[in-house]
Amino acid sequence: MDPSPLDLPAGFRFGVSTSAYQIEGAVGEDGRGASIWDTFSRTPGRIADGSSGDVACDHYHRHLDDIGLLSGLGVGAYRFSVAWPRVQPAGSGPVNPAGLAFYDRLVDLLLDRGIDPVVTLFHWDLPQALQDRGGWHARDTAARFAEYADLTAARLGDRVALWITLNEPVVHLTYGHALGVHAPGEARLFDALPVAHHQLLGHGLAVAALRARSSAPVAITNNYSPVRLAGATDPDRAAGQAFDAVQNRLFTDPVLGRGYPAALPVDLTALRYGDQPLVRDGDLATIAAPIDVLGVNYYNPTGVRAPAEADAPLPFDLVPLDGYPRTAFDWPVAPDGLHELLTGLRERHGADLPPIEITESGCAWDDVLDADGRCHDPERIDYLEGHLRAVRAAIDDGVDVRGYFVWSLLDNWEWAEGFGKRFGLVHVDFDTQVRTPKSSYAWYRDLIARQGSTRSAGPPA
Ligand code: IFM
Repeated sequence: MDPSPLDLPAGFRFGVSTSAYQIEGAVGEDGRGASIWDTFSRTPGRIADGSSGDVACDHYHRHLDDIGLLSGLGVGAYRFSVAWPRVQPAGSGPVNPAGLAFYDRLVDLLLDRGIDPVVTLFHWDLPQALQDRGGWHARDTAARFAEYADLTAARLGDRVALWITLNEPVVHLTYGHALGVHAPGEARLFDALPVAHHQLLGHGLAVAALRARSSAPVAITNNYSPVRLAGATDPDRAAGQAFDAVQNRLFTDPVLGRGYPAALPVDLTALRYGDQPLVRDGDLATIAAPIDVLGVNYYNPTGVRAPAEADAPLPFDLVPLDGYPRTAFDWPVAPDGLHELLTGLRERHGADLPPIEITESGCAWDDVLDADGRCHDPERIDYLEGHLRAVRAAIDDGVDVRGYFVWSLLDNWEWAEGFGKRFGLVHVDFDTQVRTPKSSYAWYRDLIARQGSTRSAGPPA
């Protein structure tokens, strides 16, 4: 590890992130409707350990304790998601007052403690009732998302510090609709692409709805993974470009006004939706509504090469990367990938690139409590320090990065992995719900105390 002091610019924001379905539990309480993750997790064979988010971290009941943990860390901002089925149980129609009241109170509790609420509107928990009407395949879901953004902003918009419309739409597209390993469990490969367009359209419509209700800055959060070519042939390079277009450009280029990337394996503008084009006149302009901040999630680079089989269903093969330490998720630890993607975004988008917030960065390790009841996670400290140094290097190279949110505050319910992957700064015993701050929590707290953390999310007025 670099022995020089880690220093981020004055005014840099330190935060932590969570998402509703991964921590809240209370899925049947106070009028919450069903989400696609309730359905998916209860389907035998879908979740590695057979668990669900029914209880998760029981945050719905223990949010005061969890806010205490945030206060103890000294973070300037907390990124959480609103569960759409909690505030609008059927995804359209009546609002659930108890659901909105929960988030209203959470926002006030955060502000009372000097912590800025950063709110993600969609972190994959679509109301099941909307899925029953086609989910994101249906163009109407984009309009329903804007309506939900409007009603949420009408209640919280005077106090939220930063809005994030969608979290990692590429993961929701690929894992949920192309490969079928996340909810709603569809394996349509490239026939899933309408889901991409309708998520983007929902984003654009939601930007307009949020602007009408709130003066807070607006962002979208994407998950980026730089390509590491595992071969040097022309087909390998073509495979790398195809993967890069899907993973890194599909949800960024149109938002930043460049339309759909030409390197996509399928031309979305040539697709039909019923008797109309999938991409209608005006859609790309709606999607390109100016945003104030680009949310960047980064975990690892991806090894890519040409498909081994001539009739392979995808135009790229993904291969393990050699030569890196690996997390408990078997993901390579490569902080240089974060520097590469940040400088790459700057090169590609130039003056069109808004200020960046790293809205997720973190790692899973097999963290256990020792005989004294403590949890030591030196690997996580190394990981976070390395990635913060990569952010600092990108800032020095001219990229406007304003903040860094650790994924995650708590060990939580990690989607198809169930409780098997621990990402938290705080260990959670899922039998007792006892929270134990890990050594990385103390490290992050001390870093924030040394550096200070600004509260105001987004670009200065
Ligand atoms: O837990 C997830 C989160 O919901 C989205 N980004 C990646 C994290 C780790 O897999």
